Amino acid sequence: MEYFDTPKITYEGPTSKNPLAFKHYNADETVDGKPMKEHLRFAAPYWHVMRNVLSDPFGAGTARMPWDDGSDSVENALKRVDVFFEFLGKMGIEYYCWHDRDIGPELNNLAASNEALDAVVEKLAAKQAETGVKLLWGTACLFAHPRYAHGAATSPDANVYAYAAAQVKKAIECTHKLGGLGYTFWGGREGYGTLLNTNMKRELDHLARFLHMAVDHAKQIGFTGPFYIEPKPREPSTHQYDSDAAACLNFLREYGLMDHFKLNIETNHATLAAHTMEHELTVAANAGMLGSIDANRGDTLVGWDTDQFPTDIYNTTQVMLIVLGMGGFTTGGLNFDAKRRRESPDPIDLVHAHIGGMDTFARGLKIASAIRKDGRLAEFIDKRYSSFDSGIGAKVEAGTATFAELEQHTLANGEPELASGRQEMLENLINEFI
Ligand code: XLS
Ligand code: NI
Ligand code: NI
Repeated sequence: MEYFDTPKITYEGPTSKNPLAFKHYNADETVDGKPMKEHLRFAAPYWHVMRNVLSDPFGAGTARMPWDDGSDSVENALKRVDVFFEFLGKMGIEYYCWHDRDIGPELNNLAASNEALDAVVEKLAAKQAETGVKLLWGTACLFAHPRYAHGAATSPDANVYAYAAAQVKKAIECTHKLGGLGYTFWGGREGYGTLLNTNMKRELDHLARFLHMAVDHAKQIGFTGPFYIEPKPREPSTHQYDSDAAACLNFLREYGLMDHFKLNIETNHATLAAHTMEHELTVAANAGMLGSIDANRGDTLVGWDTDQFPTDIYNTTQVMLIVLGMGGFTTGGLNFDAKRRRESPDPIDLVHAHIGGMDTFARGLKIASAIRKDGRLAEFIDKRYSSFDSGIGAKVEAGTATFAELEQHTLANGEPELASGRQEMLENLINEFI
């Protein structure tokens, strides 16, 4: 039985009018000496593809999932695995991501939930072996169950903290069993609703201890990671401790966790933090900490995490400029942490959505590669800082200049000339390629 009413999606080129074909994503075509699929490393999230019923705060789900009987049975969970792999196969997507509770049901107690999880993991392992699909990362859902209302690793209740630890222990073990390339922490409830009832210092200390215990456990079982932290400023909580890339880096440095973690940057979370995606990626990449990307987008007219599919070529170009600039992904990839709209309930809408995301990134990749080959952009930036290449500027960079010398320099040289940043010219230059 097949549920996605299409043959395997293939590349038909930019002139094709077939909505069920790639116009730009050609998996094996090389860009800068590497196949597109290896540059882009697309992943599909189990939660949005298989479990998102497309409800919103004002109404019930609309998604048509004829394969799903809506129950918490292991049988139903196993059935979803077949459907998910049909989807991955038809899309030519070679990586995926999950939360423990997406793949296995949360049952009455931890032992029962773990047992169900084991059964699904066994099937996922078989499907991965059969298809060559790989797990990009696993994670634990520490935000949906009511027990986590006050947080998980930052809960004021040590019993809740322990439950969360047990869940993460198991999720890391399952990730390892499936040969997962990474493991993500997204702190949905790790923050606060109000500071009136919150001891921020204790909560952050507890969170750091939690992550250190995760590192220790990974070592014990031979999982070599990396761990990712995924920043997001708010929603569901008022303030989340991992609010943006800079806050995460500060936290990881303060608590001695830099060696074991990287960041997983999500477009819609960047914009919720009032940053651009390029800003967040640049902050992470500059610290050598850009691990992976949750590739989606927000809506400028709607103020929440709408998790839409990327369709903006300008944005994917900027993302790929940074990814190419750091030499590409190692363990990470582009996970479409995106869902189709509530008004798009059909299984085939999932196919259209992913075709769009993949084509948009394929164009971003090609355009970014062309901009880099052209070289004018990089050359402009180099020139803009060239006064630091010699003379007093070079002394500053070498750390040998003093305030007294800089004063001398200024007294001798007088007023510096105001140079143009040529923003408009550079914007035109980018549009030449788009
Ligand atoms: C939610 C997050 C979540 C993480 C994984 O906003 O993006 O989906 O990626 O827990
Ligand atoms: Ni995400
Ligand atoms: Ni999100």
